Parts: sequence; structure tokens; C-alpha cells
Amino acid sequence: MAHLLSTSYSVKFSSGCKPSTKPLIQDSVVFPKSVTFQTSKTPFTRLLLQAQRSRSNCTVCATTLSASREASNEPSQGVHQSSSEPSKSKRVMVIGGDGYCGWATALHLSKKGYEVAIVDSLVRRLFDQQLGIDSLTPISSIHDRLRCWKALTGKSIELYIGDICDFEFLTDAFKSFEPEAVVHFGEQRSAPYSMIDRSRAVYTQNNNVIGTLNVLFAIKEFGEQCHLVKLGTMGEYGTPNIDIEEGYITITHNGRTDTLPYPKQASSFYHLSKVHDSNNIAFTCKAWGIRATDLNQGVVYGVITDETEMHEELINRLDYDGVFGTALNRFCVQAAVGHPLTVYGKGGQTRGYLDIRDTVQCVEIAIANPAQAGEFRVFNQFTEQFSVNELAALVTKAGEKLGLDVHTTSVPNPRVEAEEHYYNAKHTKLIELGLKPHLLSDSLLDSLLNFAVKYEDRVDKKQIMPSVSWRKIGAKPKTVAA
Ligand code: NAD
Ligand code: USQ
Repeated sequence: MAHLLSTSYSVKFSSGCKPSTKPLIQDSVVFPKSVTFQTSKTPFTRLLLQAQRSRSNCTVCATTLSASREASNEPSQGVHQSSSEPSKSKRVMVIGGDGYCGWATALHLSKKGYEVAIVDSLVRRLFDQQLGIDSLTPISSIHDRLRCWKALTGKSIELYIGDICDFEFLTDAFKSFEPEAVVHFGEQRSAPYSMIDRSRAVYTQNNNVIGTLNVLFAIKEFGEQCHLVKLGTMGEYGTPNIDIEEGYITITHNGRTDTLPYPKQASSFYHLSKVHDSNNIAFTCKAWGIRATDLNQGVVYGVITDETEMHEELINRLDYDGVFGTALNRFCVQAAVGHPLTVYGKGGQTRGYLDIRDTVQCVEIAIANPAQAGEFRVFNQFTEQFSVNELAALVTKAGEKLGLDVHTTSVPNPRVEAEEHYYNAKHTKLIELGLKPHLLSDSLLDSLLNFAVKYEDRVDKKQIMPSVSWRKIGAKPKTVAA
């Protein structure tokens, strides 16, 4: 990946020593206890070492920041618990807790009384630096975020900075925190990123598949009862010409009947990494009795949750660029800055979507109602399905109400995907467990559009058009930054 790092950049991951540029809410309790540098040759460290070799000034402080533990914390033995009030304090490790879904979830669980530890390598912040992209919203460092949370709520969130592909690091984090549930968001999650070139395809599958395998081994070795809540994706199923079930389908073939994993037809190296993860998790549930829930999540939209809107320093990231930005979030930002909405191809591509407030709710429900030992449970985690054309029409209508002049452009599809197809995916299991969906509404679109208008000065319009082609992917390292 040296090519990626050959452009001039400087990354400094602070270990909490950097003064905040915003009014800092001082917290006298949470300070880094120890600073360790990860030296193993995981893909992430290789990436960093290459960064250092390639003349850049890259300082990484891998920090284990462990807040004081409550004496009352006992392992939970309950199985079916209410989603709103955990009867006992539960220790939840949120891997990828500095990212879009993970940050919102970590705060939500902390607010609800769970003891939370974030595990994150911060590699996502590095991708942004490498690609020359940025969140629409100005996000604070993870240390400032956590200090602010502690100051506002009195609640500590433990922090382990490192790469889960490094099993020694993960082992230390597991032994130190002793999670009863692990929510695993910590993957390279962009389909376009995985299709830039060979090195990103390899990185994506290595990072995601090995990281998940390590989590499975850590559970087996150090926390047999620990419930794995793994973020999968609806894209694992592809777009078959039959209804999509939740994980399994009962088939009668030549007079015999069986219930089998639903067929997977993923359409990017990223989406395929999730299929490989699912297979590995299913196998270890059978072989080792691991309890796991695979949340096949649809495309997430929105930026505000009850917790992240408590303070500017808690603001979540919102990606709008052509690599990490996702459909509805992108369309809202495009409408706000007068860029035509970028519908790829015919626009009939239909997917499941959900509000980020429902992401955090679904994860909480999954944790409160764990899978049984040996059970590989699959939930389809989305609330509504839309075609890209339908999303563009909704954003156009909402934008016009706010006085924005919104147009749509048909962009030659950079992906290989069906542009007109049947799509009917089941999503009842989380509703049965108590999910109360926030359906896409005019008021949500208004608030997302207003949010985008508020930060429009931060939009780099050069990053909006897609720059990664599924067909043109090659072995030669490619630079995609503008
Ligand atoms: P994100 O990129 O914002 O966050 C992912 C986080 O994981 C980052 O903070 C990153 O630094 C961390 N990470 C990556 N690899 C790691 C590693 N090896 N060790 C430690 N940390 C690592 O992504 P997101 O949008 O929050 O997505 C989170 C999860 O949800 C992903 O698994 C993704 O596939 C899934 N998902 C996301 C969406 C969506 O619309 N955003 C939809 C469906 C599923
Ligand atoms: N699309 C457009 N215009 C755009 C952006 C996207 O037409 O400007 C289309 C894409 O071609 C695709 C659909 O919208 O058909 C969804 O694309 P996306 O970029 O919003 O989402 P996707 O690449 O599928 O990935 C996102 C997350 C990923 C997650 C997935 C859920 O990045 O982590 O797994 O959503 S799902 O789509 O259900 O697989």
C-alpha cells in the first residue's frame, strides 16, 4: 500500500496529550494509563510502517486507557432481558467504536447503563488522510470525545487502541475488559474502497476476515459465554429474483427438505468479506458452541442520535465522498451544496435502509436478548426498502420545500450490479424483539438537509463524483485522491 502513502501527509493519533481546539471539558478521572506501540506485522501495522518509510511524519500512540471499574459489576446470567433496562450491568466491547455506527452505539449503550469499552485501530481516520477526504462534520479525537462524554454524564468508556488483526493486542483487551458481549463493527466497510485496486481488495479481505477470526478465537479462549454481535450486511444476499429470508431458507429438493443458509451473491470484495465472516462465524458456533448474532444491516442514514447531539464534541462522522459516502447521506449533502444527485445507472437498485437511531436500538436489542450457546442467529437489520430513484425523488421534494434547487443526474454506473430487479427482503425478527423503527420522514430529511447546509463550507465538491470502477480494477496500485 506504499503508493497510498506516497502523497504528502501527516497523521498524528493523539494519546490524549493534544490540547483540544474547542472548549475542552476537563475530566480529572480519565487519563491514559499506559502507552504501548503495536509492533506486530498485522496489515494495519504494515500499513503504518510503510507510511513511516514513505517519508511521512506519522506518529501513532497505541493507547490502553482503562477507566476505573465499578465494584458492583458481575457477569450477567439472564438470557431474555428488556432492551430498555438491563437488569445487571453488562460489559460490552464495541470494536470499531470510533466509527460512524460504532461511536453512536458505544454512547447509546453507555447511556443505557452498560459498561462499555471501545476497541479501535483508528485506521478509518488514516484512510481519510490517505484519500484526501473528510467527514462533513468536524469530528473530535477519540480521546476528546470520551473526555466530553465523561464530563457530561459521569460515565467512563474504556479505550483500547489497536488492531484486532493483532491477536496479542486483542488478547490483552479481552483479558483486561472481560466482555460479556462483543459488538463487532471494526472492519473496512466501503465497497468502492475494496474495488480501488488489488492492494485494497487484499487489505479489505485480510482486515475483515482475519479480524473476525481473531475475535472468534478470543471468545473461545477467554470468554466462552461471550455473545458476539457481528455487523454483517444485506449486500451478502445480492439481489435474487425471490424473497430474501433472514439468514436461512427451507428448500425441498428431489423430495427431501432442509433448512439451509440463504444463498449469498455479494457484489464487491468488501461485501464478499462479510460472506466469508458469516461462514466462519457459523462454523465456530457449530464447532465450539459460540453464541452469535449476525446483523445483516442495510444502508444506514442520518447523523444524530440522542447521545451524539448532547455536545458538539460528540458529533458523529458523516461521509459524503464517492468512496465512503452512502446513498441517502450523499444525496442530502449534494442537495445542500447544489450538486446534482448522483443516481448510478438506471436507479432501480433497491436496498434496505435504516436510520442510525435504529442501528443503535437494534444492537441494544440483540445484546439484551443473546443467542443461545451454539446458535448462529441472523437478523436482517433495516426498516424500509427504497430504490435509488425513490431516494432521489424524496430528497428533491424535501429540498425544494427548504428552497433548495435540486436536480438529478444519471451517472454511468461505476459498479457491476442489477439496475432493475425484484427485491423483497424479510425483516421481522428485530421488530418481534421490540424494535420501534424511525421510518424515513419529511422531518428527518429536513433535519439531515439542514445539517448538510450548516456544514456546507466543509464540502469538497471534487470528492462527490464516484472515482472507483468495478470493471477497471487492476493489480496496479491506484491513487484516487483528487
Ligand atoms: P466506519 O468505517 O465508520 O467504522 C469502522 C471502524 O472500525 C473505524 O473506526 C475503524 O478505524 C475501525 N476498524 C477497522 N478495522 C479495524 C481493525 N482491524 N481493528 C480495529 N479497528 C478497526 O464504518 P461504519 O459505517 O461505522 O460501519 C461499521 C460496521 O457496520 C462495518 O462492519 C460495516 O460493514 C457495517 N455496516 C455499515 C453500514 C453503513 O451504512 N455505514 C451498513 C451496513 C453494515
Ligand atoms: N448509489 C447511487 N448513487 C450514489 C451512491 C450509491 O446510485 O451516489 C447506489 C449504488 O450503486 C448502490 C446503492 O446506491 O446500488 C447503495 O450504495 P451505497 O454506497 O449507499 O451502499 P453500499 O455500497 O452497498 O454500502 C453501504 C455501506 C456498507 C454496507 C452496505 C449495506 O458502505 O458498509 O454493508 O451499505 S447493503 O447495501 O445493504 O449491503
